[in-house]
Amino acid sequence: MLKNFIAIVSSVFFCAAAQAAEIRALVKDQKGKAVADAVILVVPVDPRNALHAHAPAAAVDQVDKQFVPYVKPIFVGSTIRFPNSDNIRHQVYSFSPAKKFELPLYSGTDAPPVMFDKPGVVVLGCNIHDWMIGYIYVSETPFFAKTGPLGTAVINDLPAGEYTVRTWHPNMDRTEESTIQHIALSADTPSVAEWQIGLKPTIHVPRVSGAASADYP
Ligand SMILES: [Cu+2]
Repeated sequence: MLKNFIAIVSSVFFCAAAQAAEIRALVKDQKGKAVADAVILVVPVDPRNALHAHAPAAAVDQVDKQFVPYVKPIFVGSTIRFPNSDNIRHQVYSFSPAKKFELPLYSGTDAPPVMFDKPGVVVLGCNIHDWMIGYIYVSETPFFAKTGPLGTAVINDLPAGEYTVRTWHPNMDRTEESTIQHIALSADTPSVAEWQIGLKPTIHVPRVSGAASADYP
């Protein structure tokens, strides 16, 4: 009996260990500098490897008249809340084909959550503060991550198998499709995916607070 139990436990452990694989991603710009806020998408060639995925709720805040986070990747079907942590009102909208919506002018946590049911990039704006811009990347795959300040991201708990991986950044100077790489993922060795992408220059609008907000109470 005990022997059976041990056999079952060890086989469960073995399966779990055999399943867990990971991809370590690194994104740099044309000068070799780390690129933060790049979304990494990992798409299993065998769609069965994406079963059991669920679409969790998430939030995009508004702080100091900026969307926080600036880039938010989510799994298609996820719901996002848009709390407003500023003491002024915002009016969040998107005209993007992947999701057109407009929240009424609101403060606090009054805005109803929004469901994102179509993959693609959703550009967020605010009708009151023209410079406010943010991005929701609605991913068709449940396996994704976003690079941090070091340009790195880890996607783990992946079933071993074949994948295509790609990256997206709001200022990328090329198409997302052109970044596609193929990876055969084994359980034993983490795979590494690296990109060097050019970033288009952007006009950086500094965070404003205090007096600047007086025009739009
Ligand atoms: Cu606003």
